[in-house]
Amino acid sequence: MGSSMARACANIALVKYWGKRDRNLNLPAGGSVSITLSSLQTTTRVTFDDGLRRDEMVLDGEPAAEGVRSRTGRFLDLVRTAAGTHRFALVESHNSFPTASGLASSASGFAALALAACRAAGMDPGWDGLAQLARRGSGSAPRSLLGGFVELMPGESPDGSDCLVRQVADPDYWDLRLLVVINGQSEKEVGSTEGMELTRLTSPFYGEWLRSGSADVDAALNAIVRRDFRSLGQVAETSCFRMHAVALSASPPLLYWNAVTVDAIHKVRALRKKGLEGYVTIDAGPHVKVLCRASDSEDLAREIREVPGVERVVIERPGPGAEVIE
Ligand code: 2P0
Repeated sequence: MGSSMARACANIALVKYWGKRDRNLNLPAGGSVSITLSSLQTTTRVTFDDGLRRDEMVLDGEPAAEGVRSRTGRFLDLVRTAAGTHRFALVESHNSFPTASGLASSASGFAALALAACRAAGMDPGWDGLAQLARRGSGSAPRSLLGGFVELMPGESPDGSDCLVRQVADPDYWDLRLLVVINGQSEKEVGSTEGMELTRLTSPFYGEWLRSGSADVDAALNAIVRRDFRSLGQVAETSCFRMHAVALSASPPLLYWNAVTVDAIHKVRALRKKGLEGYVTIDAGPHVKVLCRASDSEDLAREIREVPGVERVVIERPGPGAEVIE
């Protein structure tokens, strides 16, 4: 038993996951396709310690909120069961971006935590085993284990053993960029897990959302194989707007956007008409992400920074998979 530190980058889904087929095992109802980012990352150290009476967590230098600490503790229970230990752990985690604001902090967080905790407990479950574990923490976390372009396959088996991730293409395969348009650091009102369940239980369109998703996965994979930027951008926008449409059709409705989100969408569409080609995607928060070619990224970022309310635009490239750093 010891200590280990791991790092994982956030990922942004181009084809979205929104809905679970099994809540206890946290199995997604549909597939998703993502890009792992390069600099929005979580670094986490896990230290198992005989002297602790419960799991402790420090997030960005402060004691974590009780909800975050206990969610982390429940995740560590899975690791303890697999490793056959009862020791509690100190978890020290740092995000290079605002936590819980729709910037996929839970994905990089649980990918780094799964890797560091397994290593600290002396286990090596392999990448498939790590994906199974990371998913129990957060449905999008398995995607952050791998670099570049990644597919998460939902599988069909009730035990989730066929819910796996695979790398579609490595980070150097295609010179694309994702602009992350940050427009506020407030925490979202309804978390993804709760939002997905509300959507599943109350939206009359939930079945249609799931039915259309597998064609979007195929179209995105096809576009990546052909390096067809326009097709990938179009399917990413389709998937994003359908996800938000089904969320908005829940009762009560889930609206993750603010006014700046909408202004940024309009800006990207106007720029596209002028030949500066970007495509938006938005997660369970107000930030817009823009998929573009590397050659257009600086010009697009400069234009989008002019939208009132936009605080920062970070230019991200396809990044590496998770790794142990100590
Ligand atoms: C995605 N999101 O595919 C979608 C799009 C947000 C919007 O996966 O409930 O925090 O822990 O599995 O992983 C965010 O969901 O949710 C997410 P849980 P998670 O990226």
